[in-house]
Amino acid sequence: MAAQQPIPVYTNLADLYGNLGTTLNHAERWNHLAEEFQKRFGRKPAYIARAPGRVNLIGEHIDYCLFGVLPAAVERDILIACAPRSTPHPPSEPHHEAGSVIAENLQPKYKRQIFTPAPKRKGSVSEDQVHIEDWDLDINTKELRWESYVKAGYYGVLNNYFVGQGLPVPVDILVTGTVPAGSGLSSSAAMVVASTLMFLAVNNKLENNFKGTGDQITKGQLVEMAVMNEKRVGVNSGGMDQAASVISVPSSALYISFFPTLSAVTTPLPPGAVFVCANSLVVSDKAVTAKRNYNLRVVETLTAARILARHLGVRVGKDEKITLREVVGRLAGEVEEEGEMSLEKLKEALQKIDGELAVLKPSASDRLGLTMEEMVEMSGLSEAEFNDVYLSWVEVEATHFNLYKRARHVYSEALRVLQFRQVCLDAAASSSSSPIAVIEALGTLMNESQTSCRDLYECSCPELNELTGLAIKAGAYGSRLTGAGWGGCTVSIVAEDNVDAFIKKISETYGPYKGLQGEELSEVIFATKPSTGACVFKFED
Ligand code: NG1
Repeated sequence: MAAQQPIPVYTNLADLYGNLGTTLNHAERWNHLAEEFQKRFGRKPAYIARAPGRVNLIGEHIDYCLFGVLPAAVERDILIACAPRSTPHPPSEPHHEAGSVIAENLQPKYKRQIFTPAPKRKGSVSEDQVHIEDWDLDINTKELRWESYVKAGYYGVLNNYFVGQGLPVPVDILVTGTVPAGSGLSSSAAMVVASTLMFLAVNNKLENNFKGTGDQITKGQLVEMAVMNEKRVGVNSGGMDQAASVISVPSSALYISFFPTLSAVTTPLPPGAVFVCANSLVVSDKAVTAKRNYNLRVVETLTAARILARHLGVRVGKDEKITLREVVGRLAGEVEEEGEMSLEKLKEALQKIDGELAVLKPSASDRLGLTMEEMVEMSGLSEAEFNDVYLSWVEVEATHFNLYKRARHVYSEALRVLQFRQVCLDAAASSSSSPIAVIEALGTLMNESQTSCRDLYECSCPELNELTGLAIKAGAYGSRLTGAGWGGCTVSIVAEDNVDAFIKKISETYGPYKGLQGEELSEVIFATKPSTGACVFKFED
């Protein structure tokens, strides 16, 4: 199983990229990073950690409801070069303290940062004093700061490997990245995964002793750590991006399911289909808008799940945050200990549940949604219990809650993911299926997904609506927003022989692209090739 594999460590770029043509394209960037590191810090890097961004082909906003999704890693990635800094004894300056970090970024707008983790139980931090319970890194969640994602990755490493034993080394790091920030291609997860990997590698923790078990950390464990790490930045994300960034393999999409545990299997993509990403150039700052957008949706779907469970007579504990996935599972008699029910059974359950969702509608049809009071009452909990379970851990800002629309999106989108995957598997198994019919079928599902994101989940925006519309006019078979939405990128399915003409048409018709050419244009609209997952490059002495 892909999630059980160890993290690959390479000493040769050709092994990483698989063939020389691709290696040459990337080698320049890697060499430049290593040389720049040497210039700035006076020595060679010891490691470079790499984590790719991802494009989600279908399955939006359903990972935190524990439904399966279908992303693929893209070639664009984050690279972090690092080397331990030797500590004078006793440490004479703050940046020589245990675990202190000097972080630089090749992008000049991201300024040099110096930070040192503080043990929560203050006191002496010497190696033989093993009373450190927990570490603090003081992440600022109120504003977007590049180093927050570096700190987030560091958190998991400190709190899993340095509790009560040993001290992290001081380290210099240099970051570079080609995943555009706030574009829905998951630059944040790529940063957090690369940072987690880098701190593991530089502290010699990659190959041994995950959580004191003595075992080497697996890809699945790295995903879990990166998901927890990313929550430190203030977004209650599902696990899709981190899993795609860590586990992806070239040329396939990844069907990632989260229930009852994380699992990932590859899904072949049909030949002749190309996925083109186009950036709307509306920056979606997920962390800063979380209380009105992302985190609000998390709370809406969780509350919808409880109300639905209650209505359907599905068992749910008082303090439990049951998800929409668990509601259908329990309704269909799924036994968690036996693993996930068959996808056929899940499809049937999803088709059936649609008829039950009316219970989530507000009583007057002209109303925007449920008020907080109505929602609390329908949940069957007291106000204090409701606050404790659903609001004590997250900040949300809304006067009305659209549980009906959110649940309809989630269940229909979960079904579309299974249908999309089935079309891909059937096409791979049959030599007679017409390539265009396959692309059309996938495109239709992508279009339905966009309509649902726009009208039911309300996570699109005018520019994304315009761009998906232009994509269809330019010959795409399907087009949808990808990632959290409210800005960021679209993904369109285009026949291979039409890609260049498609990109040209979009560049002429989407207003914000007018006048862009060459590299500037390929920064904002580009065909993606499913790429390989995160890894570490080790420099040999
Ligand atoms: P983006 O905004 O593309 O990184 C976010 C979440 C995903 C998923 C999608 C919506 C993070 C790190 N990622 O993706 O888990 O919920 O939105 O499908 O928050």
